[in-house]
Amino acid sequence: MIITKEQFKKDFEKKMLKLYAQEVENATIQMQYFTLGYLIKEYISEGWAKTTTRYTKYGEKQVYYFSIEFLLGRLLASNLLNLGIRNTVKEALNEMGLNLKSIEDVEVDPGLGNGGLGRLAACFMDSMASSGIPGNGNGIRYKYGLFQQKIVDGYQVELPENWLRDDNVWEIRKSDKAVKVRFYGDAWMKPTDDGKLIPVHTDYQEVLAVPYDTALVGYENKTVNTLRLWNAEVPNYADEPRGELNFHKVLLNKREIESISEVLYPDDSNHEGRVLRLKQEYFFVSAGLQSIVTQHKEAGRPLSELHNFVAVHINDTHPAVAIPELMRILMDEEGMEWNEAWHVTQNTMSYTNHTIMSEALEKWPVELFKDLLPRIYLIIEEIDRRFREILTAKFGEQQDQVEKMAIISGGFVKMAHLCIHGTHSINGVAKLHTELLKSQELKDFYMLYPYKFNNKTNGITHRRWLMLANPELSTLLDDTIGTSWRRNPQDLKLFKKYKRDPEAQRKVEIIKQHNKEKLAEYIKEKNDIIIDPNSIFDVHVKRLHAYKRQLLNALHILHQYHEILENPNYDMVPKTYIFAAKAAPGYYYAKEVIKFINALAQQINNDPRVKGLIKVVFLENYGVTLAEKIIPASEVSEQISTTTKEASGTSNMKFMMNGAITLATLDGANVEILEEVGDPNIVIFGMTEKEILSYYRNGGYRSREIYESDIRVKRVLDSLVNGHIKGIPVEGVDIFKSLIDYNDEFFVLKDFDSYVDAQKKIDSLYQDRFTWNKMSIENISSSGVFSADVTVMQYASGIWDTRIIER
Ligand code: GLG
Repeated sequence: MIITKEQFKKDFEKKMLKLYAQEVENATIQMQYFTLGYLIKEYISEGWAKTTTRYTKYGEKQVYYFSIEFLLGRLLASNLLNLGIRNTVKEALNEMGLNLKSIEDVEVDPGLGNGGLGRLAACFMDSMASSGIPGNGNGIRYKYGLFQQKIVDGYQVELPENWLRDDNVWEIRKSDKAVKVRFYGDAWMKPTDDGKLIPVHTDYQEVLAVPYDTALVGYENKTVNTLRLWNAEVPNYADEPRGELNFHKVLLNKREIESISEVLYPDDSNHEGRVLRLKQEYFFVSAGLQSIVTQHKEAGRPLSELHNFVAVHINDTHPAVAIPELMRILMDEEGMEWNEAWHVTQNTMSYTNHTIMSEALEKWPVELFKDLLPRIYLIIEEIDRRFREILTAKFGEQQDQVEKMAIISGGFVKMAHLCIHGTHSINGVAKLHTELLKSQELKDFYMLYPYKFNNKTNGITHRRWLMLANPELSTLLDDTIGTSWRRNPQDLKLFKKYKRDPEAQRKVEIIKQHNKEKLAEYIKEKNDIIIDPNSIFDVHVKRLHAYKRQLLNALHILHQYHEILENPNYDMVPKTYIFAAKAAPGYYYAKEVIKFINALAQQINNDPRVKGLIKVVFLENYGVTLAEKIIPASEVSEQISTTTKEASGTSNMKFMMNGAITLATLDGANVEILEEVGDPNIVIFGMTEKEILSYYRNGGYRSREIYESDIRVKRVLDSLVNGHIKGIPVEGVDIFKSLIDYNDEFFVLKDFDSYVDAQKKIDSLYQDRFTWNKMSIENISSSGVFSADVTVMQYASGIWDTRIIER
C-alpha cells in the first residue's frame, strides 16, 4: 500500500484519541503499540476483504493448511514489511518522537507451536500469501502458548504463557461463523424400512467452536489470506430445551469444554495418547471442515466437485481425523454415497510426514477413540475394512502383512496408515527423509502406492529471517546486487560473484560483527555474562532432544576445557558457545542435559585458568523472537543430529542465509545444503546414513569400547561422575549411564572423534579471514533455494493443483 508520512501521522493521532482519549505525547509504550497495531489492522482490512471476495467469486481453488501448531512469531514488523510501509511508518513515528523498534518489542510472541513443525506452518502461511496462492491456515487458538522457560540455578522451570492477557490486536472474532462439534455418545447404523442403514448419533456432548481470524499479508502484493484459529466454548444453553438448564452441570461442562483450546501440548517428539489431545485434534478439524463445506455450498457449488475447489493439507498426523470427518459430513449430512464421498475425500486431502521416529507416530487405543468419537470410529472401521480388502487382494495369504499395514490393528487406530490410504499425496520434508520413508519406515506403503509419495524439501521465509532479522545484510545485498532478491529469493545467487571481492567481504564481516555486538549486549543484560564479540560465535539452538545431540556439543566443550587445564599454553581461537533450548516438561533426560550445560557454563566461565578462551552461554526461553536476535549473530551453525533422525531441520537454512557456516552431520536438509554450497563451504562430520542403518540392523555398537580406548572420552566422561564438574551429582551419573550402560543410542561417543576434528577445522578456517568470509558469502548466496516461496510453489503445482493468482 502507499501512504505518506503526513497521512500516517494523522491516522495514528486520530486512532490514539479514539482508543485512549490520549494525545500521542502522553501515551505509554503499550498505548503506542496497540494504537499502531489496530491502525495497521485497519490498513490491512480492505485488501483482506477483497481477497476473500475474489476467492469465492472466481471459484479459485483454495488450500487449507490444517495444523495443530502455528508458530507465527510477532506480527507487527512483518505486517509493516509486507505492506511495504515499514520505512514510512518508522520515519513518521520518529518525527513524532516515537521509536518503532521499541514499539515492536511490546508485542508478545504468540508461541502456538513447539518447534520446526509449527514454524514451518507459519513460514508457509507467509510464503503462500506472498506468492499469491489462495491458502488459509486452520488450527487452534490456544489460550496458553508453549510455556515460558526460566533457568533457575541451572534448571529449567516452566511458567504459563498467557499470551492473550492483553488484547490480541490481530485477530477478529467471528461469532456468526461458529459451528458445533460433537463428542462422546452412542453411534450405530439403524436399518430403515426400505432396507437401508442410516447413521445415528445420540447423547453426544456439543462444543461450540468459535473462529478467530488473523490476516496473512502477502509481501507487496494484493493478497491477504486468512489464518483461522478455533476457540472452544460452551454452546448457548438458552437454545436448549429447559430440562438442560442445570446450572451445576453447565459449569462442570464449561471447564471441560474450555480446556480443549486451553493449552498446547509441549512435546512434538513424543505421542502421549491422552484423550484431551484427540479432542483437540477432532475439534479444530471438524470445525474447519464444516466451515469449508458451508462456504463451498454457499457459493452454489456441488459437493461432488469439492476437490476441484478445495485442497486440505494434513500437517503431520494430528489432523488425520479430517479424512473420516469429511466422509461423515459428505455422507451423513449431505447424503452422498460411500464411493463418491471417498473419491472426493482422497482427492481433497494430502499429507506431510515430519518424522521417522516411532515414538512420535500417533496411534490411538481403540477404546479411547470409540468412546470419544463413536461415529468417526464407525467410519474408520469401514475405511479399514475396505483397505484390508485391497491388501488381501495384493498379499493374499500373507495375513501378517495385511495386519501390519491395516489402519485398525492390535487394538490401535494408526493415524499414519489412515493418512496414507486416505490422501492422494504423501510427502517427506527433505530428500533424505523422503528416501528413508520409501526405503525403510513406510516401505510397504510405498510398494502399494508408489505414485503417492513425493518429496518437498522444507523452506523458510527470507522476509522474516533475512529482511527483518538482518536489516544491515539486507541493505548490503540491495547495494550490491539490487533489490530483486526480495521478491525472488533465488536471486541471492547474484551475490556469489562477490565472494572474493575484498570490499564485499569486509562489509559482510563488519555486519556480522555488529550483530555479534548486539547479541553480546543482550547476553550481558540477560545472563550477566560478558562475552567477547571477537570470539567465534558457535550456536546450537533448537528443541532439546537426545537425537539433536546438544550433549555431543557439551562434551566437546568439556574436552576443550580439559585440554586447556592440562596445557596452560593451549592455543585455540577463543570461542563462545551459545545454547538455547526448551525441553518438554516431562522429558527428564533432556532437562538433565540442560542442567549439565548450565553447570558447565558456570564452571568454565568462572575458571580463571580458561583465560576467556571459552565462554558458554545458555539463553533461556528460546522462541521465534529470540531466534531473530541470535541467528544473524551466529558464525557456526550446529546441526549435529544423529544421521537419519532429523527429518529436515529448518534453522540450518536460516543460519546459512545469515552467513553462518554449517557444522553438520549428513542428516535431513544438511545434505541438500551441502549440495548447494559445495564441500569447501560446509564442515561435515560423523557417521553416514549407511553406517548408521547398518549399526541399527546389528543392534547398535559397543560404546564402552570407545570409553575404554579413547582417553579423551574417558577423561570427559569421568569428570561427569567424579565431582570435577560441580553441581551435577545426579545428572552426571545419569548422562554417564545413558552413554555407557545404555549403550549410547544416539552415537554420541561414536561420532566424538570426528566432531573434535570438525571443530578443529572450523578454528583453522576461521583464522583465515579471506576463506571464512568467502564461505560466508557462498552460504548467503546459495540459500535462495531454501526459501519457502520455492517450497510452497512446489506444493501448489505438485500436490494442491492451485493456481497462482497474482504476485
Ligand atoms: C519436525 C522435524 C524437523 C522438521 C520439521 C518441519 O523434527 O526435522 O524440520 O518437523 O518439517 N517436529 C519437527 O519439528
